[in-house]
Amino acid sequence: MPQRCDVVVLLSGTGGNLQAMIDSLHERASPARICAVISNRADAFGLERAARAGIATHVLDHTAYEGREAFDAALIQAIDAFQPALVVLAGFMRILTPGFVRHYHGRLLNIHPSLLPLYKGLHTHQRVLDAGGAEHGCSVHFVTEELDGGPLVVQAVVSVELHDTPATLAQKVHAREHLIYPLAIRWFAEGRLTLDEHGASLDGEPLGPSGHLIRY
Ligand code: NHR
Ligand code: GAR
Repeated sequence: MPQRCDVVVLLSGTGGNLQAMIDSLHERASPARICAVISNRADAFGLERAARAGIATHVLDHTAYEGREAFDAALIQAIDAFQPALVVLAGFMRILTPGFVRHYHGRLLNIHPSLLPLYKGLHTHQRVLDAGGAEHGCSVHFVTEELDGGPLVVQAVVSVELHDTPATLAQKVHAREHLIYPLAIRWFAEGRLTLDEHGASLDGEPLGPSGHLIRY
């Protein structure tokens, strides 16, 4: 087994993705281990999930800082205290400064609820329905300075049905998120997923513009 890969998870809310990581990665065979969960909101349910699993938690309230630079500097300090090999955003709702993103270049992942590059930003399920899109999904990508624009690692596609609402779409997309995020983290922890100037690669092969595509 490769060397252990310590992971810090950043979140702001429910932590469904965190739970999927705990369930999928915290077994003896996995090289990835979540060493800490950091939230910008003290009331995030994800903190409770972490505590239940015996994972260290930390709250950094962004409203207590004067501006994004100061918050991100404190966030870097809190994260680096755990010396993680990988940092993952799991429903983390604060835009990160270029300095933060550069500090974790090549070891910072996000999951976004759309088939990027479609529907960057917020309220993606509503926007797909408004546009009459036939397909929707989620994407894991390396985080760069370009919001929701970093190199893609893996995407899962779901079809949009006539009766779908933002809530039913969210439910379908979440179920896929809980499969592809642990998968991507496992690839990284095994040393198979890398980022270089040409983009993301898996086992040394470029993943291409849409990453690894999965249709469930
Ligand atoms: N930071 C950078 N530099 N690059 C990315 O790709 C990032 C990022 C920070 C977060 C997650 C992202 C998503 O998957 C993410 C990707 C929050 C906002 C946002 O507008 C946008 C995108 C994402 C996360 N946040 C508001 C802000 O002012 C606050 C919204 C709120 O608190 O509800 O930071 O969608
Ligand atoms: C997920 O759908 C994730 O893709 C999305 O928030 C949800 C978090 O759910 N992320 C963003 O929208 C980032 N802006 P969770 O807390 O249950 O993992």
